[in-house]
Amino acid sequence: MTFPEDFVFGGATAAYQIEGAAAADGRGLSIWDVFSHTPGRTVNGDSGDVAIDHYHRYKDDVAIMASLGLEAYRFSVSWPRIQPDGRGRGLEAGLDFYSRLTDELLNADIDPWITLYHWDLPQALQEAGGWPNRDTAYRFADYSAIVHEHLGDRVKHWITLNEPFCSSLIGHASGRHAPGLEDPSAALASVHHLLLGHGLAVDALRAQKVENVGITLNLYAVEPASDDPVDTDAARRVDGFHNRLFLDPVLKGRYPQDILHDVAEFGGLGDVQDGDLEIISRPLDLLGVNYYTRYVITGREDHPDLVGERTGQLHSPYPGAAGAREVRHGMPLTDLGWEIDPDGLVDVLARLKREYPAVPIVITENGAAFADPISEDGVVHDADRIDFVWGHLAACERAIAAGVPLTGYFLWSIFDNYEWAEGYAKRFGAVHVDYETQVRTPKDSAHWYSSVIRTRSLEQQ
Ligand code: PNW
Repeated sequence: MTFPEDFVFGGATAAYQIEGAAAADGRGLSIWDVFSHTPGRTVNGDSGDVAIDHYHRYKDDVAIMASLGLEAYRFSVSWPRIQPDGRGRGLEAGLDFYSRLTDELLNADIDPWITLYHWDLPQALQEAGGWPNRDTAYRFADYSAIVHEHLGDRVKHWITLNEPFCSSLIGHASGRHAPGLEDPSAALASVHHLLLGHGLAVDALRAQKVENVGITLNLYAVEPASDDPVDTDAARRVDGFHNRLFLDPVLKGRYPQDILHDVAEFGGLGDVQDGDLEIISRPLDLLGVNYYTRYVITGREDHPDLVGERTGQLHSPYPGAAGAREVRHGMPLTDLGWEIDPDGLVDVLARLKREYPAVPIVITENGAAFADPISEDGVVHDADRIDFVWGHLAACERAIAAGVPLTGYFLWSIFDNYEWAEGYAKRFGAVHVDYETQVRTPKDSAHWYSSVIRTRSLEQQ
């Protein structure tokens, strides 16, 4: 099978993970600057201060992407480069950087896709209450309007939020991401305000005649470890938190009743006002899906195959999901300990087609962390990454054949980068980056992906 002519093959990154230049040109602090500089929060105390210095090397990076034949590039805009304090006029230097990057991409025939929020909230807004404060949603819409005003003439694809699950629940309930809180009520209020911010931003962009706007959610295939009600109920909660709590309001205009019931003891989703869900469920042009793994869930504490505290994936800190645990289901693992399960992607896409109103779907992230040693002669033989991407692209083909309106795939990530709380130890890139010298070296997977794009097929010569 070959991929449809208009299927988009791209690559993705996020501002704080690649840009570095944290103090350049008037950039303000974000919650990730503060979090990563707080002792004990990230592996080795790593921060995005320098990262892969993309802010200064963006021309070289675009040239590498062009040489690989990438059709589209999804990057995020750093809010504190545009509004150092999270409010007021847009800063010229910050807007100019993204404008130059956009032009460079267009000259290289690469379609720019912008994510407006990939987790770097201006610290000043955090000090005013952050996402648990309703006002942050309005600040996000203002910021979104400023960015679109400057780039909307050239950038045609817009994603409001990346993975509101992570910003709300990992940031405010399990505390493994910035701002590092362990406060169930704050986490739940931030879910609602992030989604409200999404809807308000959609309105702001529509007012400027945006053509393609959507949201990116990290979705998982979730299933119970057995038919025992203890397991099925635990799986229902995990599915509720990871999938339905975001899909239902955005695509159906309501929160899932069972989850509202489960979180009532924490004050529900906080201050949900009349009309909010109408704003949150504005029609979209695309749904971005980030897919990494399948969760098999038990409610038993003594299940023999418990995963334990694997990286960032503990479910029990999420309000209403206490007692839900993950079990191994025998698949190979990435370096982050995430089980590799491409069939789970088919399941997620089939479920979207079955249960949610038809909206074009784009895989906005999929990829894997592996150790990726570079050899003396400067090559990286990352056969495991090729297998991973091959398996997931084959899953995309199966979903398309089954009638899922899937229109694109963005590899996470094009470049090795700062993996949040995991620091630089985990490598997701198709292009290796030496963090001492900043030398970029395309891995085997980059060359392989390039030929998939060229031939629009997984049949390799
Ligand atoms: C996504 N977790 O993040 C992000 O969108 C990327 O910025 C990130 O680099 C990529 O996936 C790989 O991790 C996640 O701990 C980070 O559950 C952590 C988790 C989930 C998603």
